[in-house]
Amino acid sequence: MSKVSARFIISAAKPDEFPAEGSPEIAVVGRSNVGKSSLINALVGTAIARTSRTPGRTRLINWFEILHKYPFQLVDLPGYGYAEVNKATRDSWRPLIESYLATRKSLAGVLLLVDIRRGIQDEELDFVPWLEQKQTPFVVALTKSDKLPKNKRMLEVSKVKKDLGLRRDPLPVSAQDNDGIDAVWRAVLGLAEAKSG
Ligand SMILES: Nc1nc2c(ncn2[C@@H]2O[C@H](COP(=O)(O)OP(=O)(O)O)[C@@H](O)[C@H]2O)c(=O)[nH]1
Ligand SMILES: [Mg+2]
Repeated sequence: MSKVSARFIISAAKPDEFPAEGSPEIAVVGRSNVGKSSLINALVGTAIARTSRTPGRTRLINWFEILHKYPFQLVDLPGYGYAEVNKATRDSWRPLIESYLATRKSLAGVLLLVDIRRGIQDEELDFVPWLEQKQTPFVVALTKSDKLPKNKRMLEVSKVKKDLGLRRDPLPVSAQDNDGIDAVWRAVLGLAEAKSG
């Protein structure tokens, strides 16, 4: 896939720092360390989002503008539910994530990431019905697919599809070797264009 024109817009640590609502936003959501920032970088073909080996580092929401036929924004949310971050810190992030997802009118959809080796946990089981109830379109991608041999990936795809009660297969993807990036990009464009269109 060719490089996409993208630029960092702003970070917010609290709701009153959110930028004015504009073009459609696709929120990238998932546990800390699942590969949100790496996937954003792989999708746009440039290292615009900061990645980290140390889980639980990002406490901010970051907006990236994508210049496309239908301009839209990718929004890198802080990771939820990381066990090694103490409970007080985790609880302090929750309102930020929830207020963004619950109130943002320009939210066009959610790209929900699940580590292909870990499968779904309570947070995803809670989150998917919440999105469905709000009628927020979402796509599920299984990250770090390079860490599983090809013959094991489809088993995880079926398992996550069944566990979350999805109609479509989740998309296995690797930000490391770019496998599956095109399919995730098309799914993201689909969410953005549905809102623009
Ligand atoms: N093998 C592999 N490692 C990945 C992949 N995506 C992310 N990582 C690694 O996982 C760690 C966390 O990635 P990051 O994008 O910062 O996760 P975030 O906390 O969800 O934003 C980093 O060490 C990345 O290099 C991938 O597709 N394959
Ligand atoms: Mg990150």
